Amino acid sequence: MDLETLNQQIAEIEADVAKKVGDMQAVDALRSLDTSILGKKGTLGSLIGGIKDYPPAQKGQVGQTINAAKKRVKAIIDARHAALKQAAVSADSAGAMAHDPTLPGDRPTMGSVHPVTAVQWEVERIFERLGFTVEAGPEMESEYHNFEALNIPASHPARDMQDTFWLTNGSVLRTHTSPVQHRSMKKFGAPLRVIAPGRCFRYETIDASHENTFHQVEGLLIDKDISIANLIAMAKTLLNEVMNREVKVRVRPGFFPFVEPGIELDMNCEICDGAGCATCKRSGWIEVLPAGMVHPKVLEAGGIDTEVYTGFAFGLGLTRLAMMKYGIRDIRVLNSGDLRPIVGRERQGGAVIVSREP
Ligand code: FA5
Repeated sequence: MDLETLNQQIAEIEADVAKKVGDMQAVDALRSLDTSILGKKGTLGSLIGGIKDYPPAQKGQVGQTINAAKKRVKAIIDARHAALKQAAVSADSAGAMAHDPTLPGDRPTMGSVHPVTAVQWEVERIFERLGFTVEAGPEMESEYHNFEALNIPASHPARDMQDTFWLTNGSVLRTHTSPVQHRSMKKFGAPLRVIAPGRCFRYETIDASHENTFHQVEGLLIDKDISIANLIAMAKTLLNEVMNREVKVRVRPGFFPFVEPGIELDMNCEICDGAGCATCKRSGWIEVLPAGMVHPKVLEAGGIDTEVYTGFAFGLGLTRLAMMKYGIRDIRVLNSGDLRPIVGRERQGGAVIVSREP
């Protein structure tokens, strides 16, 4: 091709590029255009291969003409590329501005403490006011602390009262918080005022009011001239304060080898207000606070002088108390890890029944 035809062809290519580039909105399309014009096999790029066919005197000029054309086309494509990028940045910030920064933001979903923890803290505060200290004991407990130190020797039928998870190392998952009684007597001696909240484990059938993992709060008061009247008065104060009103209770005899005499203190079922429901097994009452005067054998095992001191102990069913306080009909929800937001609260009898998002 002579020089004139070459120049004409280059002019047509440049005009075509300028037109196509003006219409292009996407960076990807620009890249393909770049290849199809400037690449080795592209309309301009391939002209380089034709230089060899020109007479030696013209080769230099042909090469310069083609390279100059390539630079101009490259400049057109690059300019469009830069313009598209700038447009994208502007669109982004226009989008950000569509958000009115003066509007209040979205509220983050707040967590809250577990109902059992909330009641535990409340119980701790009440007892701290009464001069009690808060102790903890191990959840994996020795057979001695869980049973023997509490006057329940190996052959004692009372061992069957609490179905036990035995561990292969001979220890147990504590069936109650009562082992902390012995540990506290050994640690502090008498006089003594201590509570011990904690998790307990029982190998038992689960239903609306029985879990295999639940919480109790042990209470132990040892001093001179302590009587069962002190115990009942303190238990009533505790329940009234947690429930924020006068709670109906009943006291009946109870048997536990580590107390003598023993009592069962039940509270009115707040779910059905005493009418009878699945939670209270149609009885209208919930067992929450078994207790009694500490058995002399338990005091002796703890190194307490039984000539000088007497004491009372109780094992508050903390999980059940939390159910009564928050109107939770079924104990199983407490260990279910259900974090769905509460969407409604409704008062039924004395209880507040919560409903959750489906
Ligand atoms: C005891 O565990 C005794 N250690 C309590 C005690 C302490 C008596 C000191 C005297 C002196 P009991 O097995 O009844 O007793 O359990 C105490 C409370 O824990 C019950 O009233 C109940 O509220 C709660 N509880 C017992 N088993 C379960 C369970 N499976 N699920 C939920 N709560 C339970």
